[in-house]
Amino acid sequence: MKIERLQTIVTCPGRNFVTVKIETDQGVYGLGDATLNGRELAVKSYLEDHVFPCLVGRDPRNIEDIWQYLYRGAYWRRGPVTMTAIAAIDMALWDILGKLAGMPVYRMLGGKSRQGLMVYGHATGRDHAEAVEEVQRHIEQGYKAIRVQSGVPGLEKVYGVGKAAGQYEPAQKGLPIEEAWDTALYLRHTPELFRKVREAVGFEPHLLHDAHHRLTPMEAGRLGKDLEPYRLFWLEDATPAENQEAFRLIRQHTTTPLAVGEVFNSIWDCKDLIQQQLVDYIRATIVHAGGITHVRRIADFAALHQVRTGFHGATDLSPVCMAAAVNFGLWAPNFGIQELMPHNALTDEVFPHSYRFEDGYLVMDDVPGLGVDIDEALACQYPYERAYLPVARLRDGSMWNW
Ligand code: CS2
Ligand code: MG
Repeated sequence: MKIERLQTIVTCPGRNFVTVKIETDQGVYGLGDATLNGRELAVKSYLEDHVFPCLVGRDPRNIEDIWQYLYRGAYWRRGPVTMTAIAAIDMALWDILGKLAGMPVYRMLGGKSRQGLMVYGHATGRDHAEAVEEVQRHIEQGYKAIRVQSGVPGLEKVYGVGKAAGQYEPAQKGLPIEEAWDTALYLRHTPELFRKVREAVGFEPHLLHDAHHRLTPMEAGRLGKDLEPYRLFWLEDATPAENQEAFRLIRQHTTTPLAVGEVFNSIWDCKDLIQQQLVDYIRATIVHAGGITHVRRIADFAALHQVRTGFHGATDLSPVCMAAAVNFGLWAPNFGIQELMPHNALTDEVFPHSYRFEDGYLVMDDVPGLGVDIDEALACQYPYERAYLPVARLRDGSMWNW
């Protein structure tokens, strides 16, 4: 069996997605998500100009060898563009293998460890009252776990809060929007947000919060301690994690569980965090961390150190990645939780898939491969539109972490 044709399909049904389609000489094809929010065309070029020519004629069933070839053969290893490109090829090859075997990918990995994946939704409010209402709306929809983000009095725009309740799409068309940030205001108001939420809904629902890289380690330690009475499921991206050692400082000051890793692209970004149990959940996701083949290594390493998975699942990860994540999460013995930011109806039409939300969980029917497809005729009606994630500056104008 040979790889006969490889292509990227770029579509923008409300936001940009890049998809890889690999076709074999026996008529079976596979799909992989290659979307890197705000840098989509870099991955498209990496694939088309540098990867695709090397893969034509290879046996698509040799997934590990192709992974090693693309990783070691690049010479310039790691990084979000490289590892997203490798991830897309890897997902598509697993999709092909499942179709050939007539099995869903989770069964190829080792079968079901659970019937469904507990997910967390996004409750966002421009103020605390709206955020509380959004939490209550998610509970009514059946969510068992809810991430809570709200506006901060005195700040015009902050990460995680859109122009109306519940809506939030970080990437905006045109050049990057600049947001002003003030840590002191955020630290003052965030514990109060969770006091109000717990007062309104009690301690049954799991509550999560994303600090989104904006704190120093000691500020994160302080926030984690201030949030302890509200028993968070996790505090995410408490501080930028290039310096994995920074998390030791946070750990020394709080028992609030920590999650990190949606911006990680290889095991080397999180080896120390996991080995020294400086975090509780690892968020490295299949589309940005080298695909199923590499994320399986991360998850297995994490399992040895009592760290669980908590994959990224924002709208800028396409239904192809989400389908791979559901297969992976059904298998992974140390699955923790899966983020679910539902895509819009048009995206779901472009990418028909077998996973679905049921009473707080993602479940899926047994479909060979990943259980997702792409309507190419529909996809090509929505051309790429350049869009960027915002940037943040402190009030004095210094660049900060968005
Ligand atoms: C966020 C994302 O989902 C999350 O936890 O961190 O909204 C993130 O900002 C975007 O995926 C970036 O593209
Ligand atoms: Mg996040």
